[in-house]
Amino acid sequence: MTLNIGVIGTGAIGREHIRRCSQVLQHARVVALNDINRNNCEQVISELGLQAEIYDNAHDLIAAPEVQAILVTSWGPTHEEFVLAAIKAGKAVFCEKPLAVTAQGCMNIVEAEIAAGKKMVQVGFMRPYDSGYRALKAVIDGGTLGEPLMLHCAHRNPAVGDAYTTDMAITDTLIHELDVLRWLLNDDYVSAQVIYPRKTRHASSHLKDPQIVLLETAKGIRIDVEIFVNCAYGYDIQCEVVGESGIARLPEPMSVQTRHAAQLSTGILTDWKKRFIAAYDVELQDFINNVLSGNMTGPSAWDGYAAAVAADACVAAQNNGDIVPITMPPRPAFYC
Ligand code: INS
Repeated sequence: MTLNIGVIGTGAIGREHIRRCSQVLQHARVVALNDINRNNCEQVISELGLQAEIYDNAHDLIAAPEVQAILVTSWGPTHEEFVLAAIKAGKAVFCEKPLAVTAQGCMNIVEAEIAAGKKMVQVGFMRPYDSGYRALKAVIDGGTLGEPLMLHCAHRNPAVGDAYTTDMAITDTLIHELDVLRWLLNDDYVSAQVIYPRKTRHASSHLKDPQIVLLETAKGIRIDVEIFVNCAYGYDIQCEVVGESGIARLPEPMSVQTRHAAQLSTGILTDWKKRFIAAYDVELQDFINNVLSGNMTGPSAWDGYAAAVAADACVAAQNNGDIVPITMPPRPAFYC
């Protein structure tokens, strides 16, 4: 069985997913493309040798009879509209983060999916598919460390462009921790606070970098996340879980150790796409398999909503310096 996929948005991550679906993954074929710039579609088709139709209008692509499932990898503010249209057309949809740019937008999607009566949405949160995070979760769930009490995390990018703004430290960067830590701890957040340490001279004048986000969960776990997007030395994701009787750390990505010229060294990655390349493969294969088997199990619209609610509180905390409460309505039975 092969799933015919239509892709909306052929920018960086869109191209990566098209390459994956056409060259790496099984049971999928990209049959339709849409982008605000038609040339981008033509380029992708010729680069990857695809047999795909170009649609100038995303809604025509969603409605096209040959398209069975949709990948939304366009600009964030367009996601809600296209995901809602896919649900209306009864087609499964994989949407890159963010599911919508506001919590209300995510809630609109949750409500539409519940009204449609079947799960159709998977959000592109790939970290729960990373083998390192899975191994860490297995250790926590195994119980040998006792209950988790504290998490010390870091999310460091080597550098960001001038267009990266202070709130993007939350909506673009921390959003991954907001998703994966809920999953890791099987918990929800109840409050957030943001602290600004001394600023690095590598950050542009308008950007506050680094930042420390302090989160508290319903079970009382305290989490600190350092976000440092001009750390200069590499792409580095850290997560240390302090439990009642021991500590567990996210494994480092595999890297050959060398001894040379009186130095013992291992490399550090610099590109986030490479750091999670395997996780991206597994998440999309999971989407394809789940659509074909009719049982969606990946990060849901509810997970997209939960991350958006927490992100809104973190952005408020950035602006007012307060400890901001995070209030989630009870999880609907549909998502249990
Ligand atoms: C990227 C991406 C990366 C994250 C970056 C963000 O869009 O989501 O995983 O580390 O900070 O800008």
